[in-house]
Amino acid sequence: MDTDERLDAIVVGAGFGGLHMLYRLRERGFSARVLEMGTGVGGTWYWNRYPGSRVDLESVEYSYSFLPELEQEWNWTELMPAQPEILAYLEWIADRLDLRRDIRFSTRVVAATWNEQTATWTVETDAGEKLDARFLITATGCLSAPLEPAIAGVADFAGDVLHTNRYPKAGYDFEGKRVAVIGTGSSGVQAIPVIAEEAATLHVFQRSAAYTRPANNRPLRAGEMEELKAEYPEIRARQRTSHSGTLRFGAFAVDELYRTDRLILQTAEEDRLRILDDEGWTAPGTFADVMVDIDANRAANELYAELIRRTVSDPRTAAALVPQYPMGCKRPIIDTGYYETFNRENVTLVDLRADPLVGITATGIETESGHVEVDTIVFATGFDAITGPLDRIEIRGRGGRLLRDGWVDGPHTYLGLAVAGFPNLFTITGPLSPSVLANMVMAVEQHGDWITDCLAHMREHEYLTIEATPEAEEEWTRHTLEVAETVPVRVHESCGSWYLGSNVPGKKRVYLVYTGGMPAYRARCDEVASGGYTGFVLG
Ligand code: N01
Repeated sequence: MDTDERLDAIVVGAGFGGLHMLYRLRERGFSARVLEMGTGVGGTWYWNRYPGSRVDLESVEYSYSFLPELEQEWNWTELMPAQPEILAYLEWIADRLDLRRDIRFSTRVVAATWNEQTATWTVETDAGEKLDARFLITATGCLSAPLEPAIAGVADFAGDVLHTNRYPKAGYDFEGKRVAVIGTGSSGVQAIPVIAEEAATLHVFQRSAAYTRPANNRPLRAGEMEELKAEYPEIRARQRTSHSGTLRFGAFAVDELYRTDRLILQTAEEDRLRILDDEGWTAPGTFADVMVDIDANRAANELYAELIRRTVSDPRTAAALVPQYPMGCKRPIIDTGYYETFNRENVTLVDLRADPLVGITATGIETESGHVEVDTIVFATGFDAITGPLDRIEIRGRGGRLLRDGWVDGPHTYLGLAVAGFPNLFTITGPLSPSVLANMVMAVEQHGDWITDCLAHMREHEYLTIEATPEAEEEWTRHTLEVAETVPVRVHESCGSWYLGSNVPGKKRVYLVYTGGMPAYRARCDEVASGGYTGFVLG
């Protein structure tokens, strides 16, 4: 099928990033089309509809700041809202800003090819349709490429199979069902307590235990939203100066959570326990040496184990729930009643470290010690993070070079926004940008604003192309890896995380995110722009 449209920009994805990008492009007079594989807007919040799905930041921070009137019109009902409320917010945004007319739903982008002659991108959809645009902007998110669990016999199971990251729109009735959940990352930890309340029995198959602590979520009190609305300007200003663009995590002030003056290795055992009594679940992570010294980290893990023992009645289950990798290596999780769930009569923990998974049969799950019959398996097995969403599209730049081929040894990017050899391609929250280590809404706004300013600069100066230089790309890639090394537990040999790509067989172990914080990152991006886009060639 022939090319049917010419546009300034094609944006891939209609989540937080794509919606903001579309608004900004239109506002500055650029023609744009968003291609979205879902039937509606929402991105992460469209796909991850599993029971218990909820944001871990406070709603007033995890929401758009780019139009202050939106903040004043929308009312949140909880401190950390659940998926339906966030999806409703994004649907409201799409309607309120009249975005849907430029979004094509049920359209998956399978390929994008740079044409040297026309200096345009040709984007191909799963329907075989082709669209041309000067710029290709990916707003595909960091956690949107589902990871298929490589478990023997997975296709043989005759019962119901659910995936947290592609959860059915119609929901699922667990009532009376014998259920297995495989995976205890953020998704599993959120889903398990809710499923346990409905299911007849629940077996939790855990390969790695989670570090998780109570979210302390609550409904907003009467009048609280009005107070928050009055505070928005101050909240936004403070967010911009915060390392992660986040003031509060799990109902706790981030500044207080991560203290700098207390060292666990210089705290006597009885004092550590006293701190635990006083401060509870937040205590182990607040010592300044925990993220930088592996012995300190082990001591914090021991305190954490003590908290689990105090919560979970069965000693064997409590011991199995203690993580065996450094605290801070994986994404910190907050939960609602996770450990308490293991005190329920209908819930059983299967520790795959002690009793490895053999495979899935027609009727259930087999481990070395036996077979568990179930009606339903819920896979909460995660994503090919950060690079996966881009690798799954055939993106071909100069000379027909495939993007993912250049990333076999880890991604190379300039600012996580651009790639040498791929002119006029911008990657919102791309590899080696702050993305998931920042408030994602703030991160997509910062990228979307930077990209729009760049396009306006090009229009003003009549440039047709912009491309990162290999030197700038190499410098940024090296810098990002050096900054990541400054937090040793994140890259420690005993740490395997999706930040490092270690959850994907064969994926190069490289830290995929810029860890230097949003203020430093924003300053660098601004400096690049004000210097006339240093590190880029404009032509
Ligand atoms: O995925 P995960 P997720 N056999 O990769 C296990 C965000 N998020 O969807 O660790 C058995 O964290 C795997 O075990 P292991 C957040 O950034 C946020 O839960 O590889 N088990 C692990 O336990 C989060 O970090 C929220 O040993 C297998 C689990 O599956 C990110 O999304 C909510 C297995 C996967 O955990 C991803 O979270 C939800 C196998 N073959 C998600 N394969 C909020 O709170 C994998 N596992 C905002």
